[in-house]
Amino acid sequence: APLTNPLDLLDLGSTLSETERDIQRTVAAFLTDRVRPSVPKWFDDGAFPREIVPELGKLGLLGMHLEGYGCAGTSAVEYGLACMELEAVDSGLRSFVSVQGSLSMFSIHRFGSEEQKQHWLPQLAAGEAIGCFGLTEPDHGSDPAHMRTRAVRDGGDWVLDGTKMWITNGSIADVATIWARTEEGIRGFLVPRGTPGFSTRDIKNKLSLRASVTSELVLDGVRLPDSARLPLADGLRAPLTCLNEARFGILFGAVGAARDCLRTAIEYATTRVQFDRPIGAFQLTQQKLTDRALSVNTSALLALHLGRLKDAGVLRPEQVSVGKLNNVREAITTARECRTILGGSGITTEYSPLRHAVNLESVLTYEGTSEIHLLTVGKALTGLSAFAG
Ligand code: TGC
Ligand code: FAD
Repeated sequence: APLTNPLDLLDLGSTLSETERDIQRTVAAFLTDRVRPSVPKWFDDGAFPREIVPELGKLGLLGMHLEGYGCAGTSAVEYGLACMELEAVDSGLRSFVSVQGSLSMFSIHRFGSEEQKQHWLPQLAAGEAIGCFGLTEPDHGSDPAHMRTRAVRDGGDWVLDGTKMWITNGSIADVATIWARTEEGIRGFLVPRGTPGFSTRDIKNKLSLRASVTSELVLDGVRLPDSARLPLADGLRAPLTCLNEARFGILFGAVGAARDCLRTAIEYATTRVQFDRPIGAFQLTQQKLTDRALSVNTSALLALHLGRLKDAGVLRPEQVSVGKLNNVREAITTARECRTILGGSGITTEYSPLRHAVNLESVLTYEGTSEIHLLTVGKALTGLSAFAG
């Protein structure tokens, strides 16, 4: 019998549980009907579709793998499969969900007080409020240990000064998790929108992740009570623990983007005729499609394997680096190669591969650049750190 789904060459779908398949199908169906048709326009306009946030909340996609406080409490694999479907549509959409659930909500869920959790998590889970996560600064991206933003005690309060850069959801967020240096080390603070001294400015003219908001955050004498500090966050380890969660979603998401490119290229190659034959009949085209299908399927296998490790509670940060490095690097190659199969038709937003390729440039860079993940794996292999001075 022919393969029922050539995009799932290895039949990984058959290894999923009924619940996992149901969640994947439900997310995919919602996105196909409600979101996919509008994506090229959002991308062209450089607009994030804010109006769909409550719908994402209703589907349980926000803080999906967190327990309690209105969150869906799914497994890691289920969360990963949702990310895969989201990024098959657009990396900007998956970014929104990653930042909301794995960075903003996770930072509160893991490091917050009971009061902070009860106040923020239900509204963030429902999509009634939006969160962001400010770690990167203009002068400190890959090296957050040297961040300049500082929080100084003043009586019972804290006063924050500094600038955060490249912050997803920055200007639309109701609450920002801000990481700052204190006398006792790095600490996290929840800064509500409208706090005096806190302002945002959107980064314009992006060639990548256009359907996503990216902002600069300025903290100029922002005064906060101690109850705004995340009480359990102690040192750089805390934000890096949040990053593991978002990086996990990305290593699944990248597979979705790549799979969407491959699907588009196969459809085109089997219908576009040159020299009296479908271009998919040419050996060179089949080589491209086969190489990329191997890559998409082995990336999916890797993601699923890492998801099973995460659900077993044994996933290590360097394994997340293996997944993010491999799957994003592979996805960007797939997007570019699939674009070539589309010829001239591949350069507008009518087809997805070039949009995915330019989005994936951001994905390759954020959440730890490919170089940082490569060096993290290098450290695991050799025991020698390329970062330590
Ligand atoms: P190092 O001395 O190695 O570590 C400091 C402390 O942190 C611990 N640690 C981790 N803990 C949990 N998970 C990890 N992945 C961890 N990596 C390190 C470490 O054990 C240590 O703990 P302790 O208790 O002993 O102090 O730190 P380093 O300064 O040498 O830097 C290491 C390096 C380069 C790997 C790290 O700085 C890094 O990951 N840099 C990349 C920064 C980054 O990824 N930024 C992302 C910003 S957020 C974002 O991009 C959102 S995009 C969102 C979207 O739209 O999807
Ligand atoms: P740099 O750290 O200056 O790196 C520049 C180049 O130098 C890279 O190639 C890098 O790999 C290389 N390099 C640096 N150090 C080393 C080294 N030791 N060895 C070898 N090469 C090295 N951040 C947030 O905090 N929150 C967000 O929500 C967020 N969203 C983002 C959204 C978008 C669209 C983008 C583009 C970025 C976002 N970021 C966010 C920031 C992102 O995490 C940083 O861009 C990333 O960590 C890299 O930092 P940088 O841009 O300062 O580059």
